[in-house]
Amino acid sequence: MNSNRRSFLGTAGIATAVFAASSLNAQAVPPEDKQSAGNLTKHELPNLPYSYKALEPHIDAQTMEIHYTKHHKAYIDGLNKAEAELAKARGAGDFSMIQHWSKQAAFHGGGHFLHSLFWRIMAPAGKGGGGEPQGKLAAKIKEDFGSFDAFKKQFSAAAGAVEGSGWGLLHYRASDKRLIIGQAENQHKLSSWGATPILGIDVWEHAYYLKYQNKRADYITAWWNVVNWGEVGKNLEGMM
Ligand code: MN3
Repeated sequence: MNSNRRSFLGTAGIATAVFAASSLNAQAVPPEDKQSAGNLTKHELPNLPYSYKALEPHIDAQTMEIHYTKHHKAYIDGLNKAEAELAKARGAGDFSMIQHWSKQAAFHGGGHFLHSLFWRIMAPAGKGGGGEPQGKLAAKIKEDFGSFDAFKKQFSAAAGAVEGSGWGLLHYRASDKRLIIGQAENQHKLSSWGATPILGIDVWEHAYYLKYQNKRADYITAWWNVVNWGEVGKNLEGMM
């Protein structure tokens, strides 16, 4: 990386204050090498809106720190790498590795998107986290699931039953303007086209194993205490 480019990256603005489900911490940058075709996006770790210990006792500080600085960071590095390799392939007209890098881009891109959402839709218990949704979100949940209780039970069951590593997700589906609950395996499989996540719980073991070991259901029960319904409501209202 030459010094001009380093200085460009260092001074470029980062992160919007308000998270929209469709926006990530990213900026377009010119490719570093002449072989690449088209601009690249430099994906970056978003700011964590609270300290590592802020979600205790429900999510412990060590898990938060490792999850954010190691796991999420690795997805960002993986996505940047995959997109750079795809640009190089275009430049060289060599698509012999297209399947590999396309899969890498989907896996790491899914990881970056969902973790960026995950941090944002949590807050310390009693200080923005926990309780029940209010306003339009509360009304929409009642309309689409019958009651908050019925929604919560379906969501917990879906998250608990994810096979292997993955996510429980609440999506807004624009085509019929309703909320649906889904699962994701890994970071991206089982996605439903046209549905955008507004709430999600990471049920990979790395999200809970240090504190809860194999007891995923206990982690899910505790997690409701740190859901930031105000932020979930903003994600919904941004799309309605
Ligand atoms: Mn994770």
